[in-house]
Amino acid sequence: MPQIALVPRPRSVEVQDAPPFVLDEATTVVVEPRPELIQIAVLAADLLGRVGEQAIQVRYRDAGERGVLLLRLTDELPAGEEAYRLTVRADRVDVEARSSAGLMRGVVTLRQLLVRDRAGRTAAPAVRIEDSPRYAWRGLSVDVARHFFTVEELKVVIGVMAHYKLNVLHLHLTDDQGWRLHIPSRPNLTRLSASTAVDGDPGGFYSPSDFAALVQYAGARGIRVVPEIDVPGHVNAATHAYGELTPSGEPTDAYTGIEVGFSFLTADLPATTPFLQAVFGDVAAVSPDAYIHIGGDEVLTMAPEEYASLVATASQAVRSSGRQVVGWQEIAHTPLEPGTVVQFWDPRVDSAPFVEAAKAGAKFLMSPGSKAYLDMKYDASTELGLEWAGHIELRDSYDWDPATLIEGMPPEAVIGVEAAVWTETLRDLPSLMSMLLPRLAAVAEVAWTAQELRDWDDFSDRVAGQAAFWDRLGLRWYPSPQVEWR
Ligand code: TNX
Repeated sequence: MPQIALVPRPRSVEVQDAPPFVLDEATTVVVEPRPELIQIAVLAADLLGRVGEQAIQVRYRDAGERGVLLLRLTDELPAGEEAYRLTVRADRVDVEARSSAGLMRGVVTLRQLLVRDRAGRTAAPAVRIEDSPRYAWRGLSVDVARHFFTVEELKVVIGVMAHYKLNVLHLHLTDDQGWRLHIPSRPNLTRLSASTAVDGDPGGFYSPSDFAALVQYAGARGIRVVPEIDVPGHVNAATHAYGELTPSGEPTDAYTGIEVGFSFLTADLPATTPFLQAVFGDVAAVSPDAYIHIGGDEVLTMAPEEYASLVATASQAVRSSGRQVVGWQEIAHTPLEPGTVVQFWDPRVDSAPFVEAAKAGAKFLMSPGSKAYLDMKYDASTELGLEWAGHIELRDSYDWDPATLIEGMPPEAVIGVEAAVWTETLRDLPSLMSMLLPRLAAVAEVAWTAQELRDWDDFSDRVAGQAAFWDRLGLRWYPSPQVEWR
């Protein structure tokens, strides 16, 4: 019987003692003719056709022949927008879910099951899978500010995220070194601060239509895009573009180093509140997601009262656009509206204020630096990356439980898990990928798979099978010595 090596591991897999499904010229994807289903069917035909190196047609009617891949919406599955059931038989495959995002999760599972054998046949074993995620928020945060990544490059990242059932792409769009989203009401941000990046490398920015294209590409794969505008620190790109944001009225110099914590907004300047309102209003106009990230990290120069007042102004601007606030863990030291998402990243601090914030209605997104910061070096010999949170080998990124990370945190306050990749040392896509793979697959399983189904030895065996996929896509990856790659 063929080995089943799925990442992330599904909730239930029943292998049948029956012949496999073989992808051949007869294979067609069948859906009802509804726009969101046609979109997912075309995507499924493309993704699966690439495994078999053949074109697959999409049809609207199940003629009952062999070779049918049926994608069907149903309310019969257990609760959860992303739950799916996948039934593979010799003559047909059924993917059932409550939403198109759920169908997408089933399609990528099928894609992982399809393997080319030595005879050149592409086949999936007969199997019945029922699956649903542990956490609703399974993200990757990408820093496009320190180094810029184009829409085309981010599409590659999105493809890998979808393959591991991640559903949130968080974009760190602004920092001291560059501003990456055009803001129509403050055009100097991109006119004066988009061309810079760390070390004098080339910058860039997304126009509103670039951003819309990204949102559409991600959305088709069941992935939301959460934009981050980092305030009130990490703002040198803003103070360089608009001198009215500094106490002297003079613009700051452009910055291409990698220090943090030196830049700041000033609460009692007349330009500051209108700036925050205009920027977050314009972000809301291009970003359809329910959440906007206000940053809030590493402000080392400001009195707590001024910090709290600037966080409140940014939060109000986000909420008056009808969106919910996400912020780095430091915002938990300010009064928060219930439902605010606090992104935990630095375990070196006292956890009591986080537990208090959770009890007052905040949700927690877990991105512990020592597990989920995929810009950390794997070991001392890793060429790229940073080391402030330690080295993170593959097993370190796998062996942790988001529910018990913060002592005393009520488990229901944890909304999910997010990996983060900061790009001070990562100037191109191969460098970025070499840090993400294989660790992104590990964090994706932390976020998707129930804790009692997770086991390092079992994971390391399954993840070994993923290398063929990365190689086929031409992605650079790190051959961790903790895995017997095959
Ligand atoms: C901390 S994490 C930062 C970033 C750096 C990163 C490098 C966080 C909220 N702030 O500004 O890029 O470390 O690992």
